Amino acid sequence: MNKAGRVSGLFAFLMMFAILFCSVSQLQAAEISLSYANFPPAKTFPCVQMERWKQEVEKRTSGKVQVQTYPGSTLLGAKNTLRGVMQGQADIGCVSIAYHPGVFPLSSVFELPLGFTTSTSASLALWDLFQKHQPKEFKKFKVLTMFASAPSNLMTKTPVRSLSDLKGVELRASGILSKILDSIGATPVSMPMSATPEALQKGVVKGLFSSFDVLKDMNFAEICRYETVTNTAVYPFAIIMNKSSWEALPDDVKKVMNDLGREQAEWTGQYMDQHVKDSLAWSKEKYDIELITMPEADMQTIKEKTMPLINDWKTKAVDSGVDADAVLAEVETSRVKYDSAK
Ligand code: DTR
Repeated sequence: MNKAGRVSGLFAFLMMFAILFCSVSQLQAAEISLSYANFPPAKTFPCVQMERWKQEVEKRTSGKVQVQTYPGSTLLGAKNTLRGVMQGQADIGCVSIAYHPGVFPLSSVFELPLGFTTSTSASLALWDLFQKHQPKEFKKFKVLTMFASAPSNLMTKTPVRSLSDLKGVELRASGILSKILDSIGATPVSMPMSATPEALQKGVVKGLFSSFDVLKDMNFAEICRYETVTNTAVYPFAIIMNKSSWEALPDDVKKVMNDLGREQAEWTGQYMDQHVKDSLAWSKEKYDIELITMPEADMQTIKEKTMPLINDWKTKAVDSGVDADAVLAEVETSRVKYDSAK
């Protein structure tokens, strides 16, 4: 063989080696493959946090774990994630607690108007509460992390400048947040976030009660030009994993995921709080939305009218074996601690 032949032979050998090496490392990367289902569109905060979690897990396990993400209800929808993850249709899923009234007697405390001012403080307080109580409402799952949306506000097609403008207006919400709307005179229509664009378009609802991130991420600013600040309750979320999928993981991987629990809650809260600001600025710029402040007297009325919901929650929680007074006191201590740490 001449010199040129030897060089090209060596080159071919090196190429073969590189291809073999790549496919072996790809095989290694696929050693543990997990599916992760999420119901809202990819741009929204539950999916943004999902991609961040995937990246961190893949990095911290040096590629041993690969996470396949399914945003936008492509694997499981909002209402069948619980059952789907339990049955193993997905290894991991994102659950909005408010979409399952009565199923989470303890964690639903976070749907009450408790005065949280940020997603970060609510997310950390929720995670602390879960860690402390390990409530039996999640006994069929491994809970990987929890977080909460930012406080909820009114996004409407026509201006809501006072409580009287709200009378009988059909608004989308979920869970206890629907009851909040009811108690202040609106007509709540309960549905998951993923069903809201169609309901708004068809006029089934004239607006929604949620955090301002969706003005941008769901483009609701286009249809809901009036945003009334009420800073009421947040929506709590849990990221659940199929128990057998969890138990099948090696200890080092379990440790990576356990270590990520609180960090992910905080990361999501911080992302959300910043994103609400970005979303409002974007909506002002693109659609010239109007940000409305409720009169002080109406804010006081909201507080008074929603108070009984706390007692309703207490009654149901106690019936399910939850020490409701202790839980409310713990959440309040956390709220003060995290809200003042801002
Ligand atoms: N407001 C709750 C939670 C929420 C806030 N932003 C998003 C985006 C996508 C899904 C849910 C949420 C809710 O309305 O469901």
